[in-house]
Amino acid sequence: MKISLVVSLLVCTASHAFVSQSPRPFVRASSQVFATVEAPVARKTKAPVFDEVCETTGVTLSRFMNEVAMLNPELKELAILFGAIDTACKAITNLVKRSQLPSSETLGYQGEVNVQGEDQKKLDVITNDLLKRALRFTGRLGVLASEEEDVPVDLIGNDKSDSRDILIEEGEKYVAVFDPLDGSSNVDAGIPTGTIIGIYEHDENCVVDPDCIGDDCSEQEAQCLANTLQPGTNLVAAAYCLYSSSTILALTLGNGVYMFTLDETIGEFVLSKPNVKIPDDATIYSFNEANLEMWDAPMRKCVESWRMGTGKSGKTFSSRYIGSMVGDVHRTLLYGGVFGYPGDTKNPNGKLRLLYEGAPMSFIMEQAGGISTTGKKRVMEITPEVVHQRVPVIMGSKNVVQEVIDAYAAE
Ligand code: FDP
Repeated sequence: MKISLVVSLLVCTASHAFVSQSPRPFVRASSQVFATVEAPVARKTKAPVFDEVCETTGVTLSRFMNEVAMLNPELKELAILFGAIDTACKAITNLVKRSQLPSSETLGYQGEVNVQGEDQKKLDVITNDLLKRALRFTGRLGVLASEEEDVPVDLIGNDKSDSRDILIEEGEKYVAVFDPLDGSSNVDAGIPTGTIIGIYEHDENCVVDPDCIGDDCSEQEAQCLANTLQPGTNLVAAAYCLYSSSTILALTLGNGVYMFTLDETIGEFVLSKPNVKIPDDATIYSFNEANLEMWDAPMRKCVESWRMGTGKSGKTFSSRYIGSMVGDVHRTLLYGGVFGYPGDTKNPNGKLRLLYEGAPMSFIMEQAGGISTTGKKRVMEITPEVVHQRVPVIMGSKNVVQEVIDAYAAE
């Protein structure tokens, strides 16, 4: 039984199902302007072309990353980080799925309030720890910042007690920023949630003393921890995992967007949507419309015109809002339309966090051919001043989001 399974996993057939439509190099997100949202054109490295697909397994995430690393040896270390993300997303899938069982120890609140004044759920804390450990034990991480950590955490200098467990320390280091369980206020109602991750390059010369906390840090140490405060244009990779009827892992390495679906029968993420492109036009808007009266005039005007069918397309829009960013953005990527959380009179910068929500999701959106703006500025170009900084976000189909940019420009 075991032997035949192994054999069938090895039998692959030729197929063009996953041939990447327009292979492009994996490069950093450039500082593009709104008019040109296409991926950067410099061809330094190669994208894998899957002309052979294993019938039993399809193209797994690990095979995808192995091929990326073979074609682009400089991305080898990044592939190792994605191995950890793969494992963490599978583990979080199980936690989310089991969290509503009466016997579950992950049910309910932790009894703590995070630095942003939000009640932390037990799941927020557990998933944060899980992701942190998974990434850390790759030995490829220098600093991380998370929604659930008050300040950036240095992983090379700190946690010395555990350093014996880090097997590989040499090689390139990265900075990871993440929201381990976005939309967690929905989890008790069985509504989709997600993990959002952004990866930046790390300054190799950064070493932070384990005792460095706040004012005890030297200027140089503080600067190393501030390595997390980079604009989205510096991202080398971004990903989200959507925990819903299926678990979907979507990623970009600066060369288009690839979506993988978790096949639970084999426990692997399998490439299900290569080179995802968001439709340029669509008639869905996704906002918390209860805040409409508090938005500024251009935003209000756009949503009202879509509702009335008096926008540029002349079509009447439908509304879809889950209230869980990963779910709303995922649907927007596939069906088109616009998702947003604008600023309002109560919260001028809206609700979403720039570093681990706005920037990574904008990178993915732009790599799928969409646009992401505050209304006045490209989200990817904003450098965070503090870790938990908020940012207004309006992202989605090119022609729809352009209406918002035009409305602000006409102000
Ligand atoms: P949550 O508070 O449940 O974590 O940024 C957090 C977020 O969810 C987003 O996922 C979601 O898009 C937004 O808040 C929903 O906010 P509203 O409840 O104000 O609509």
